[in-house]
Amino acid sequence: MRVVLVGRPNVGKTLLLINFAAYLGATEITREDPNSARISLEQARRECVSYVAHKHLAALSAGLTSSKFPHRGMILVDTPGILDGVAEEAAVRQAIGRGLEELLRAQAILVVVTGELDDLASFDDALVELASRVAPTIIVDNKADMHPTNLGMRRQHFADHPVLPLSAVTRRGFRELKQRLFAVWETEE
Ligand SMILES: Nc1nc2c(ncn2[C@@H]2O[C@H](COP(=O)(O)OP(=O)(O)OP(=O)(O)O)[C@@H](O)[C@H]2O)c(=O)[nH]1
Ligand SMILES: [Mg+2]
Repeated sequence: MRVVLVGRPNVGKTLLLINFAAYLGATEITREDPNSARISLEQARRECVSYVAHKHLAALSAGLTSSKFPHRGMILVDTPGILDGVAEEAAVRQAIGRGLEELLRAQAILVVVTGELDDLASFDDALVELASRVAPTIIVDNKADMHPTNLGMRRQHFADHPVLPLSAVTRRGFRELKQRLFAVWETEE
């Protein structure tokens, strides 16, 4: 099952991928640069997470297995932050294009949002709308350690999808995210 993380720049997709993969037992990350290198989680955190948007454009993924589903793998796939507009740099435009292709191939989608950037929330709506046409979609309200989440309002807003408050840093919400994803994994053909 391909689980694709999408969202605006800087919402914490990459750190979530790395720390959640670690939580599920992964010990390395694949980085699709010309060498398609396997790197440690620590190196991935050091080199691929940044508060500077689009600093790291190479695709990252983490392969996972579970004794519950021995014949079915799960792969978590990171994508570059999607912009509400056209990126100036060609490399960023191409990377976003590859990210959107990943989104279209997903079997489950995590739309990562954060309460820090509420002024752009209508773009989150557009992403959720697109994602939900492709695959089961879970909304991850990241950076819950930094902003108080008005969960009632969020859940009312995204009424058709589960909304999970979570922190990629403190790992709050990982257990519930795992339960939700495993429920999708279970029903996957
Ligand atoms: N406090 C806090 N900081 C976070 C959390 N998740 C990510 N960050 C920080 O937010 C910044 C952006 O994180 P990234 O994981 O690089 O964000 P991204 O969504 O992958 O960004 P792009 O790849 O540019 O789209 C980094 O400085 C992270 O350390 C979180 O849950 N809590
Ligand atoms: Mg990233």
